[in-house]
Amino acid sequence: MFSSSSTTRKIAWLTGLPLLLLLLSGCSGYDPMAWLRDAPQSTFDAKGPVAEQQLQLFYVTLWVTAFIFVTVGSVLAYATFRFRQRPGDADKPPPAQTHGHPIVEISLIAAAVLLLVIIAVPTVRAIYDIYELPDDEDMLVIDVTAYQWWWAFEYPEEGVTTANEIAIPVGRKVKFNLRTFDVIHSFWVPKLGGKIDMIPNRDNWLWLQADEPGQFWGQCAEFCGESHANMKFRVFAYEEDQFQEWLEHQRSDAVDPEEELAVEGKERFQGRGCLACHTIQGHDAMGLAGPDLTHFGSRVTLGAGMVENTEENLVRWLRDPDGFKPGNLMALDQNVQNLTDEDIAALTAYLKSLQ
Ligand code: HEC
Ligand SMILES: [Cu+2]
Repeated sequence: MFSSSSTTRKIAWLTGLPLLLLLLSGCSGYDPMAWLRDAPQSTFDAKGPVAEQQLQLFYVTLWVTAFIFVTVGSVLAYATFRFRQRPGDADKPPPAQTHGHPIVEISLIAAAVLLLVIIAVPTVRAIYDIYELPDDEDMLVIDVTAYQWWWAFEYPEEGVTTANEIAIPVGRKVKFNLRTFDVIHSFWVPKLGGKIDMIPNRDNWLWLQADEPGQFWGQCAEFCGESHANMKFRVFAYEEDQFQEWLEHQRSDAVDPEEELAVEGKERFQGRGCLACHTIQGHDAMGLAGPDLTHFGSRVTLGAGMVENTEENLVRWLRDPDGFKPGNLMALDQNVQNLTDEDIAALTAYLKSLQ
């Protein structure tokens, strides 16, 4: 029988133990979700209204589906135990068969509809909230173009062009105009919200807002080739005055190098043809195939958010771009392939000086 005390005890343990652990963890202050939130690309740590709404929607869906899972699972488990075959059952005639039960069927349909409505209401509301451009005079506009495998950013009204790292003001809405130069990419800043695809020949946009200062990771979220996973970026949310300072600095021309090695690097940047693909504002370099390097030395990351922007990493990057970031289009260039150690030392000093 189902109610035999040993089976009951086993079931009680199986369901009770995890529940007990959960309760204990609640009392001890131990937070079992912390590891989920601490990851830099965690959506469980919403830092702006769009991400918050998307997270709440996720929870609604999670609880409704968890409820369905537990209910259906329990009924199934009960039926499996209660009506299992026992010794000697094989000789008995099968139990009486029934067909249809209008009340059960109608209630199941009604319950399913109700659960879907519970999910649908916040879903539809979120779609309207996120895809309706907020009527906000203060809104900042940033044009984003995705390339394999990096990001170009332009602030049309502020006259700023940069790559792979941007700043936004805390508490202000930001509209991102999203385009791609080549294949389909997708724009996503997990802690602020998203994501939305960047599709060739189609303009998409998205608005986001950061509620507190911080450094937020961005990531291409649509497979776009070899280095898709390495196609990241950084968003720095600053208070308004710090943000204005950042804009001012970004607008300025590149500083002229003073150190001897860096001066030589500036010459080699021209001589080795780096200027064909990179812009360095004020230094006669206006290439567009690669990231703007005007203030590259002040960036914290290298290779589109891939690694820390250290001298060591920069040397590795110039020595073997393709080994460093597989598929890297800069590696196709003859001049880049033939850089000598002297070239690399001088170029590194120059790039670092571009504060
Ligand atoms: C054929 C065009 C091309 C040439 C020539 C070229 N690059 Fe690049 N460069 C790129 C592209 C494209 C990227 C972005 C690669 C990526 O992140 O996927 C890049 C990235 C970089 C970066 C990293 C930028 C960042 O924000 O992370 C540095 C630094 C750099 N190049 C320096 C150089 C130097 C120095 C030379 C000359 C020796 C050079 N490049 C020549 C196309 C080029
Ligand atoms: Cu991509």
